[in-house]
Amino acid sequence: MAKLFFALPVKALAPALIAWRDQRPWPGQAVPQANLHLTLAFLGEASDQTTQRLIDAVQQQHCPPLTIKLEQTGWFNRAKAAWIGPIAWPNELTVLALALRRHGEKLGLGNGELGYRPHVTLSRKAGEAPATLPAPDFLLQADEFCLYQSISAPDGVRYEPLACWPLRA
Ligand code: 3AM
Repeated sequence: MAKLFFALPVKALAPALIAWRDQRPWPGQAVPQANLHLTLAFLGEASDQTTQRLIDAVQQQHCPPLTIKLEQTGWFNRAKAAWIGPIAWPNELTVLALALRRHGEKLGLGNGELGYRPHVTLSRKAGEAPATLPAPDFLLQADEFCLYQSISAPDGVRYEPLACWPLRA
């Protein structure tokens, strides 16, 4: 079994995001640089067989490269996650996220969540929202998306990509 989710890697931008977060008061427990990502769809626990079927199904998924401007802070009260995200984003991002969620649902995966709000979680266990901050204007240039496995270890969680697909025009 593996705990799965689809996300856009934010590797090139991660050091700047971390530096920016760490330069200001920010609530909660900092997410380490290596764990930063922009979630597309949470799938949850899947068997090896279901994971393989998911990977096979996603081969046909098409999406162009995406440019996403991260310029707004936010907070999910229930999840206690403090994040940075876009104010507006390309429609193709929502289409991709919902299509990936649908691929999971067809295999009995997902948590029945509705809606999609792109964000990069910068801290967890945040008891309050981060201050509303001037637009830092980080440009996420996404040219691939990945299926990640979430692995819990005594020293924290880490995310391992199981497969990645290019975003192509
Ligand atoms: O980094 P974010 O917050 O976007 O919050 C978890 C994280 O996304 C989310 O999946 C990503 C990798 O762990 N996640 C974990 N459990 C979840 C659940 N039960 C969940 N999202 C929705 N429902």
